[in-house]
Amino acid sequence: MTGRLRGAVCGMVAAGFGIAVAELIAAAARPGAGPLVAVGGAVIDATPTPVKEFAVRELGTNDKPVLLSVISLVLLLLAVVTGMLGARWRRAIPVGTGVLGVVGVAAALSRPAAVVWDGIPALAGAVVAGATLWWLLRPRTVAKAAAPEAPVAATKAPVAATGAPVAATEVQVAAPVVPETGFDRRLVLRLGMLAAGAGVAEFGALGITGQRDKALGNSREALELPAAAEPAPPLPGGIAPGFTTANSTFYRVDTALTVPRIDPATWSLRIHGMVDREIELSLADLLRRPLIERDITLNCVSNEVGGPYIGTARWLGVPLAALLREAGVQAGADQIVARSVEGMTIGTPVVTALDGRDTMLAVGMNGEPLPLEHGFPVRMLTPGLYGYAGACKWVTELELTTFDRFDAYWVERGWGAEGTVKTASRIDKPKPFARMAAGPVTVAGVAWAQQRGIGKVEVSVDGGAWSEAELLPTASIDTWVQWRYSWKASAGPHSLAVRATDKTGAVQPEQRATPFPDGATGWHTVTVTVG
Ligand SMILES: Nc1nc2c(c(=O)[nH]1)N[C@H]1C(S)=C(S)[C@@H](COP(=O)(O)O)O[C@H]1N2
Ligand SMILES: [Mo]
Repeated sequence: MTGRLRGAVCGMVAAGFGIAVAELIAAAARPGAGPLVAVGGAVIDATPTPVKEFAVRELGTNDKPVLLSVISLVLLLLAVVTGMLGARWRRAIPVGTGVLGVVGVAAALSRPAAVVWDGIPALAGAVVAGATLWWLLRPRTVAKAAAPEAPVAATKAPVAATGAPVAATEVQVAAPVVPETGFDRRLVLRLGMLAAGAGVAEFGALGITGQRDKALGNSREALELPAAAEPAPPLPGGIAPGFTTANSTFYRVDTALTVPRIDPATWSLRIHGMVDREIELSLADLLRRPLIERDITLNCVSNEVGGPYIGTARWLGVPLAALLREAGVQAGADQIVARSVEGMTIGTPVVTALDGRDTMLAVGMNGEPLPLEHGFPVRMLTPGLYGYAGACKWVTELELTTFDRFDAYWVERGWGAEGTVKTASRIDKPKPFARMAAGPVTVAGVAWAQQRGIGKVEVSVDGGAWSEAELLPTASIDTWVQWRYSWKASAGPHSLAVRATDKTGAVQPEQRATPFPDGATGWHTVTVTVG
C-alpha cells in the first residue's frame, strides 16, 4: 500500500515539475504554446459541436477555466497512475511519461498556427518528468537485514578489486535490490525540492508572461489612433442608457484559451489569393488610410433566444472595400478567408465587403485601441453577419478564394456558410421571475436586424393580442433598437413575449430553433408575478 502511495505522490510531483519546466520554456520561447494550452486548444477543436454548444450555454465565459481545470485533473490522474505503476515496474515510467509527452507534442503540433519547434516544451517536460520519476523511484541497494553501511562497503570492495561480472553477482547476493515503499527523510526532502523547483519555474513563467503583457499593454496604450476621416455622428437624443456596450462588459466568444498577444510593431496583414496584386500592410500603413467610425451591433450565432452574446460599440476602422479594390478581386472569388495569428479561419462572402456596407478592418472600439480580447491590434467586422462569419479577431491574413474550395473553421463543423444575422428581440426588463406590484410596468429591451433595420416591435401578454412597443431612436440599421412598452399589470402570474419585424416587413418567426447551425429563432418570453 505505502509503495503505491509513494508512487502516486512521486508521479504527481514529477509531473508537476515537468509541466512547470515545459511552461517555463514555452513562456520564454513561444508565448501561448505551453502544453496545457495546446492540449486545451486541441480538445476545443476536436469537441463535437453539440458538446461545444452545451459548454457555451452552461458555462458561458467560464468554459475556458473549466476546460483547463479538467485537463489538469486528467493529467494529474495519469501522473498518479504512472507513478503507482512505476513503483512496481520501472518500465511503466518511460511508457507513461512517454505517452503524455507524445500527447503534448502532438497537441502542440496540431495547432493550426504551429511551427515545428512548438513540440519542444512538451517534449522537454515529458523527459524531465520521466527522469525525475525514475530518480525518485530508484530502488535502493540495501538489504533489509543488513546494516546501512555494510552493502556500500560490499559494493565497493569486489567491484574495485576485479571489475568482473562475477563480482557483480556477488554484490547482488550481498545487497539485493529492494523497491522502497515508505517516505524516508531523503525522499521527503527530494519531493520538497522538486515542488519548490516547480514553483520557481512556474513563477518564472508567470513573470516572463507578465513582463511581456506589461510591455504589450504599454504599446497598446501608446498607440495613437488617428481621428476618423468619417466620424460617427453623435448618438441621437432620446437613446436610453446601455445603448453602447462598454468594452469591459462586451461579450467575448472565441476558441483562444489564452488571448493572443500581438506586438503591433510587427503585425502585418497580407491580402492574397484570387487577387491581381497581393497587398501587405503594416499597422502604420493601415492607420495612414482614411478611417471610418461606425456604431455597429455584433452578435454571436451561439446566442440563445434572450441570451447575452450581443453588444453595440463604436468601431473605428479601415473600410475593406477600398483595400479589396486595390488588390483587384478576381472574377469567381466569392469568399474572403480571414486568418488570425492563432490559426482561426473565418469565411466572409466577398459581396458583403463590396456591397456598400461598412465592412471594416477595425482598430478602435469605443474610443480606444481594440482590447486584447477583442482582437488587438486589428479585427474584421461585417455588419449584418454573425461574428463567426464576419468578425475575425487578431487577423493577419485575408485570402480571396471560393466557398467551394475552402470551408472555414465553423463551417467545417457544420455551421452555415453564410452567417446572416436573423431578426431577433429580447426583453431586458422585467427580469425572468421578477415580482412586482400591480399597475403600470415598463417592459423594455432591444431588437436587432443588422443591415435590414427594425421596423416594429410588439409585445404580447399571456399569449394575447400583439401591441406595438415604442421604438427609441437608434444610430443606424446596423445597430440594435431599444424599445419600451407600458403594461398595465394586474395581479397574478403573467408571461410577456416580444417579437420584432424588420424593415423588409419580415416578422421574427415564433418557431423555436437552436443556435446550431445558423442562429436561434423564437420569441423571447419572460414570466413574472404581479401582486
Ligand atoms: N480569431 C478569432 N476570431 C473570432 C473568433 C475566434 O474564435 N477566433 N470567434 C468569432 C465569434 S464566434 C464571434 S461571435 C466574435 C466575437 O467577438 P468578441 O469576442 O469581440 O465579442 O468573434 C469572432 N472572431
Ligand atoms: Mo460567435
